[in-house]
Amino acid sequence: MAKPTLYGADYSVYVRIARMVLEEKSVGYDLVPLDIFAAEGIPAWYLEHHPFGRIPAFEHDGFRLFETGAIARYVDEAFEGPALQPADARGRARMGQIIGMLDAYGYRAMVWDVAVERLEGAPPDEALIARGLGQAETVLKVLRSLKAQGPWLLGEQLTLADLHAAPIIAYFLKVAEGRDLLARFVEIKDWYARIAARPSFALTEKVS
Ligand SMILES: N[C@@H](CCC(=O)N[C@@H](CS)C(=O)NCC(=O)O)C(=O)O
Repeated sequence: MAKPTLYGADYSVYVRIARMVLEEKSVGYDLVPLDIFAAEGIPAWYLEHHPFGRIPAFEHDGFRLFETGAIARYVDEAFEGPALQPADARGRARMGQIIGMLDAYGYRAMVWDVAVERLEGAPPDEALIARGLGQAETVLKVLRSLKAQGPWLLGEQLTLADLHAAPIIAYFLKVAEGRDLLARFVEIKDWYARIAARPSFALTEKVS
């Protein structure tokens, strides 16, 4: 099987999601560095891979994809290794719901409005951070209510939902407000400690 290529940067939450999936499947891949925030802008050739100029983009044997959810499902289905999606309709639906919620309501609030704003805002916009924390709290409440019994979000099986959530929450925990909020959600805090102990998490940590 040809080795896939992932385009992106190690600081990116979404690139990390795709990389964690590749690691969990033990799929070797080439990471082509692509800094979307580079002063010189996004190279024109990259827009052929991702017309919206986001990362990651993915290529396998001439097959190109963007959108992390699609990349993750393709990697799970096209390669050998442990299945990362439930076999039953309800489990798959729940997984899709969690991933969709994180994309629609979690990522911007937790990563940009709280963590990036607190770390890089000059000065930080406190109203934006407060709104982001409010939304983050709702995301964590929903995650707690949807989490099945067992070590992972869907129960006994590690799935794409865990691998989607971990990098977003990891970024949120860079700031004290994120850590304080997570501490109020014991089941999700325990789940996070479990996913953060996976080799796929350490292997995809940004090297600074
Ligand atoms: N819907 C996209 C989101 C990807 C995304 O937003 N990536 C961020 C990096 S974590 C990015 O490229 N941001 C650049 C920008 O917002 O201009 C996916 O699922 O892959």
